[in-house]
Amino acid sequence: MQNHTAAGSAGVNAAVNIEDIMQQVAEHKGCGTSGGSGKASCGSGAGENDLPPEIWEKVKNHPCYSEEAHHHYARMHVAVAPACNIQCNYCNRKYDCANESRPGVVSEKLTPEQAAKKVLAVASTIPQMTVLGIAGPGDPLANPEKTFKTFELIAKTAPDIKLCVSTNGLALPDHVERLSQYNIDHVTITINMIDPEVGAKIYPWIYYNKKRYTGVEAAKILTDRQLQGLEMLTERGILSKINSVMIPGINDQHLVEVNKAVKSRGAFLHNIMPLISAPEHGTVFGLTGQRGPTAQELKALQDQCEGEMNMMRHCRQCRADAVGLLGEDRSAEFTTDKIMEMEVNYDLDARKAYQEAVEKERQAVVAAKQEELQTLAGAHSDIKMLIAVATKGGGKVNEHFGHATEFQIYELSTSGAKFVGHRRVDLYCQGGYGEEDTLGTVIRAINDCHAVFVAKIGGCPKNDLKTAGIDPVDQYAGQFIEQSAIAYFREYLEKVAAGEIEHVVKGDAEIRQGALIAA
Ligand code: CLF
Ligand code: SF4
Repeated sequence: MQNHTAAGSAGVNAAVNIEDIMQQVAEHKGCGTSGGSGKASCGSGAGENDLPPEIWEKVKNHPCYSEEAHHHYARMHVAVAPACNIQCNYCNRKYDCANESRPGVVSEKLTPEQAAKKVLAVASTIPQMTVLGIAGPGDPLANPEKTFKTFELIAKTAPDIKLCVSTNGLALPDHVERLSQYNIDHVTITINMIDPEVGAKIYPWIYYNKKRYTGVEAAKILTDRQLQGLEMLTERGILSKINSVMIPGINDQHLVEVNKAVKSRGAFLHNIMPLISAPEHGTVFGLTGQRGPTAQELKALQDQCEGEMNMMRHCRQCRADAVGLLGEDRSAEFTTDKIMEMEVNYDLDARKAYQEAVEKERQAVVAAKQEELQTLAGAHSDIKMLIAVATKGGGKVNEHFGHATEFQIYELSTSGAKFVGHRRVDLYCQGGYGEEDTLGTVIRAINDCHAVFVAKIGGCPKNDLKTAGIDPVDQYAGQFIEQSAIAYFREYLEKVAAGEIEHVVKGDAEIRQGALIAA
């Protein structure tokens, strides 16, 4: 019963030589559209021309493995895995796994059968939902029977959905074979250290082979198992993504070593995420006042590692029961009560047709960007700047300033517009009126940006943004983000060259911990 064929992944696990694939990836240097040359510009922003066809096939509609895809395709998680086999100092067990989900909301735990029903209900309602991930609320591989039973049910009933799993890696070597048999193409391992001395500051204990280990001994076992698991995945041609939580003063600079270690073992993508830490979470780090990184600190580390391998910058640290596009949360529409009453109409052809339309739109986004990029050809300037964009998805500037709960951040340079992150914010518009206190927090969250692109904005926030040195731009309402951003940047350079404006370097910004909890 284990020879399932999930469409899009059928057969791809067989006899893949990862060294060949890595070599092919390294030889692809066609990432000129997203800035600079060669590998450093690829990242999860790599497009169809940047990757070998078999890799592109695996990542093209996975919203986490492809930055481009995340504007168009959705994922969902089912919370079938409550137990965990380690303790992280950034986790409080009553919350979802902080490796793959933000703390603060307790999930409804599901049985595999309930999970399968939920997947069908979501797939029928959201045709662009292409990936099912199991990411907690504990560790999926510490709950192997529930995890694999769920995968088995989904592979049978919804064969076009990609299966994805996220783990702390302790139990991974015991399950790689089974993951391979189930055609699971995407595995995330959270690796925060390769030095057990560092690990002892992050993990107070692990539970392994029916025994509890603590301190450096525990961290040594964990790192050995994580790296062994990664090598085993690579040998089988399963794409692996490494999530690392950046903890200033504990593992921040050490993550450069982690990056090299995972790259040399064949990891496809590295996702360095900021620590989410506040006293109200009740975590060890929250209670000891361990801070998370600032926006500039996070970006600097991601930039430093990007020269080495593909970096993911669009992770939303989502919940273990998240549903929808990354950055939106539709889980409340699919509670157990609601899905049990829903009439499920899983129509594979309708899903295919919808996704073909999405692909056309996506190609239009890429073509528009390429065309606009031509206008920067030959431009020479060292100026780099960030802009914030209010978007509901589809790669367009299509959200009102007051309705945005996050802004996407793009870095503009003569190489083009490159997605470099996102910032969660509290909602400014509170049912018809703007909240002044909130505006201050929004400005602090995008304070490193020169401009904010919106579909619409009121006079009051406009003035406050201008005072803060952030240009409110609504002239690109409804248009493609990257095309608009490149056009804006070209005009900006022209104004600087004409002496109409002076380019100033902006300051740092806050990563909004409160917004992550409240949203
Ligand atoms: Fe889920 Fe993770 Fe699969 Fe994505 S999430 S199991 S790889 S389908 Fe994605 Fe969410 Fe970030 Fe995870 S945005 S927390 S990286
Ligand atoms: Fe919490 Fe996840 Fe760490 Fe387990 S692996 S302790 S669930 S953050």
